Amino acid sequence: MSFSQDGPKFMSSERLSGFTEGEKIAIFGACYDGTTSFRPGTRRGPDAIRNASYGLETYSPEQNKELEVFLDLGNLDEVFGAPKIAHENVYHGTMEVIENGLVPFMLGGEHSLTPPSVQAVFEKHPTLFVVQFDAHADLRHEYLGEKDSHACAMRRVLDFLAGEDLLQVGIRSGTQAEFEELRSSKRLVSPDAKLFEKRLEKFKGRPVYISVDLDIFDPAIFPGTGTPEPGGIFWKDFAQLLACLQGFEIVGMDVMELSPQLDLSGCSSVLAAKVVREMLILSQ
Ligand SMILES: [Mn+2]
Repeated sequence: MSFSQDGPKFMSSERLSGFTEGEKIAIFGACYDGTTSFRPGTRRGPDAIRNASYGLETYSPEQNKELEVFLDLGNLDEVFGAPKIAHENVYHGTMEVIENGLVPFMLGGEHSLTPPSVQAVFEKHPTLFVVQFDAHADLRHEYLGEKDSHACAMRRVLDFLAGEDLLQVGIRSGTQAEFEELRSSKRLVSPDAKLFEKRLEKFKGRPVYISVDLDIFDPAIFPGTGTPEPGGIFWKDFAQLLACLQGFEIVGMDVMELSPQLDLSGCSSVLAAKVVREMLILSQ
């Protein structure tokens, strides 16, 4: 496993050759989509986000803050086929970032890469709680014979994280069994800022990992993803939900499932880049 230094870098981040002093957050890309069941292509997500970031300002009107300097490590080595090696790379890459005193911020790639990233962060921060923004429950025990499928992402997180330490926001697709579990476990949160803020009260003072599956957005504004699901949120909803996490110590993040070639307008990549910018500013 190694980070490549080639290719475009996110926004105003300097082209840096490795870990340096002064930054708090380190971005890295994870270009893997090997378990994608419907429409592949998220392996091209990280660089599409970086390219789209050049069209964005570094100032967020919503947060009234300017983007500060951060590190962009490039992408993890690209692997193909079974997920085992890709997941190991993500785990070790995340751990390397943490051990250098930085907050890991992964750009996907498919959502199956989230569990190894969360696991590395959890080992460092055992009082961690996780917020998943997603259209899908991702609670299958296995999918098409693969327990590390992107349809099982949150099930794999629950292999090590206690159920009450996960909030699943915006879920609108899953099996009946998944929804029965979501409802009875009280992990399901409507994508409504007031409700979300209330649910966050009991987590005050604890470190958080934020995982964004971009298919939480409505396909009307975000068609560039493998499993689009009608009935999603819009930009303002997301900005308001994100604002609820102000004041929390953010110790890990990811933005997953952009599949740029499925959106000929390129606007999905722009939305993804804006999500990344807002999360960077929130956590800096
Ligand atoms: Mn999803």
